[in-house]
Amino acid sequence: MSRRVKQTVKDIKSLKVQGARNVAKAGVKAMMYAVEDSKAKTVNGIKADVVKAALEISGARPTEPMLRNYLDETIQFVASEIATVKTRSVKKFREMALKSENEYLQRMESDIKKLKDYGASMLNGGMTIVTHCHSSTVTGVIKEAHKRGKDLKVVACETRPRYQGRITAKELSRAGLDVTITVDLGVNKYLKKADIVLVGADAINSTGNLVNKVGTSSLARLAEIYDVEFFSCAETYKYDPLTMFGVRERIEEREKKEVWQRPPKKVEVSNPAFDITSAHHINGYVTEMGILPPSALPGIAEKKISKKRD
Ligand code: RUB
Repeated sequence: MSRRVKQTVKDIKSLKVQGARNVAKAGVKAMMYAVEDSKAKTVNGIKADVVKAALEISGARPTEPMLRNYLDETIQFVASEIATVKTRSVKKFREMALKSENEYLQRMESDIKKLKDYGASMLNGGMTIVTHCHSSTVTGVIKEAHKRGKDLKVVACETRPRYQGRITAKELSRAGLDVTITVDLGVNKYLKKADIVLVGADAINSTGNLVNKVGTSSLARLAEIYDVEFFSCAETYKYDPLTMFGVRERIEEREKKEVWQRPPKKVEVSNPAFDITSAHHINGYVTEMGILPPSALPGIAEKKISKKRD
């Protein structure tokens, strides 16, 4: 495997690249590296290198359907090339493969632009927003609303054990927003006065349930107690089509030492990266196709993803 592909896998595993969108984007770029760096002398040889790299990358973090959906499209592209043998020229194949990966990146950009527009429109000046972890989609929505002159306050949970809440706090305060960071359960105090909770999404399953950073489900339950609306900002590509066939989204269990370097021998350490928030606690998903109720998202996403696969 090429050095650049190996580096991408390493960066995704270590969280140097974090958040579902950034991971998916890095995955698509790594597909370009696989095409460019392949030493194969035949088209089939390059295709084999691309598929191998796609499998390696999709295994880097198991709870990332957006990444898998884009890698699946790459594999479909390669497979259709194998079936139809559209070209035997290595140079031509490289051009075609890079063009299709570029189109995925462009699609991601146009989807996020639409999503930010829907998200920013639903926020009003004077609102206090609570968020958790670091979601580039959520920070994108908030910054877009801020750019439109809306005066917003943000409360970010620090997000143990890797403190991604600090990335959120840094990014938003640099953009000129009023930001408070709190230890995760300290958010209770702020939720009472908050107007809305916005979180990201790693995966959405066939019943509209949300898989996101561990702690999200407690936040959703608290929001319900205080009657605060709870939305997830997520492109429809976060939907996992396999869940329609009864496959359960796998929750990544990360290394124990992230929680405690040297725990006492008899203490069991648990470090799930994500948890599941029931659709019942979610007012809606802010997507590139508008603001969708959890019950509508799976059908709409399924259609979009399967159309691209054909
Ligand atoms: C990040 C996380 C984010 C989602 C959405 O977890 O849970 O809320 O990935 O992010 P981790 P985005 O830090 O473990 O990757 O909106 O950027 O796709």
